[in-house]
Amino acid sequence: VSQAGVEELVGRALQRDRRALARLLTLTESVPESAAAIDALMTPKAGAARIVGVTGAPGVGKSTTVSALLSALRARDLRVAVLAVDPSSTATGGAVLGDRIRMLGHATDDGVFVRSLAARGQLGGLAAAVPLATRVLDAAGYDVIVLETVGVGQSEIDVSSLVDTTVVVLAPGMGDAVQSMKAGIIEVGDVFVVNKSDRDGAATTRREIRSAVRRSLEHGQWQPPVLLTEAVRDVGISELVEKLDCHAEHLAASGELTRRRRVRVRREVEILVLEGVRLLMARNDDLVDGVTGRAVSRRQPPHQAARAVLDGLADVIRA
Ligand SMILES: Nc1nc2c(ncn2[C@@H]2O[C@H](COP(=O)(O)OP(=O)(O)O)[C@@H](O)[C@H]2O)c(=O)[nH]1
Ligand SMILES: [Mg+2]
Repeated sequence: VSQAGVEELVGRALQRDRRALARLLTLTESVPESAAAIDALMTPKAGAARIVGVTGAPGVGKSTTVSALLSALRARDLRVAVLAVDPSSTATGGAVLGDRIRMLGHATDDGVFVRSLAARGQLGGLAAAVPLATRVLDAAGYDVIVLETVGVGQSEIDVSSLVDTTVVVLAPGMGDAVQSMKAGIIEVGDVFVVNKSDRDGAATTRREIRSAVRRSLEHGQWQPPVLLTEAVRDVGISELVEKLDCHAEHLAASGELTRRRRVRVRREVEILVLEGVRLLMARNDDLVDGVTGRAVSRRQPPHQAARAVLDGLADVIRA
């Protein structure tokens, strides 16, 4: 796609054309040059959206919770975009969420945008794809961006490093709760949701999570709440929205929002730099091959060879 083509798509996406927006996201995932052009045009218009991550083990009810949340936010006239990431079963996870959204009648609502992100085959992987996708959605006028991913520890990306607020969803059952604590989920959660509160053991799980949260001292002034929900019937969802508001206020007032965003951008830049080096090496195979040859014949130790490759690539960049 030409620069003019990208500009035209950006113009349409800014006019709330969801097809153009979908096309832009596809380009950011698949064409590095387009990703840079889109970033340049969209990022100056981003910065207003709240980014909320929803994570937890498969089957706990993340997608159900997200669609209930979506309805609640739409009722407040907020525009909502959902990015669903499921490295284990992207197609299924996305489809389930997509079905729910259609069921709820959001498919024709231009204040709602839902997208599945494939886990593989992208420049810098998901850790690079997600930040740009959220900026594009932010610039396109979505007020809240929800990122649904499978649980910390199993996922190749740590959702908490990509969002402002992390919601951890659990379901009743001792094994589940203990499992989550092991996976380090307690440390990253800003809000905990024990979903399926219609099932036995919800109160017990809530107590366990509460005491685990109290034991973890990382949280400073923010005490992560532990809520009970039954997402299939919208029970507890208004409390969830309320807690998300409280956390947004806390982030802004404490300076934590700025800190989190700085860490996030730094990480993204690092990933892009490393990806850039990888690309340069692939495009300058002769250089890499020549240096490697000298290392193989022991005329140059590998550490020195690596340095020589970096010097050579620096010359290529400057040229
Ligand atoms: N009993 C009960 N089932 C639920 C509740 N929320 C979700 N489910 C069901 O749990 C299953 C998994 O839900 P889903 O949202 O796809 O989970 P995800 O894998 O975490 O996204 C589905 O069959 C849901 O209908 C709930 O509050 N109570
Ligand atoms: Mg799901």
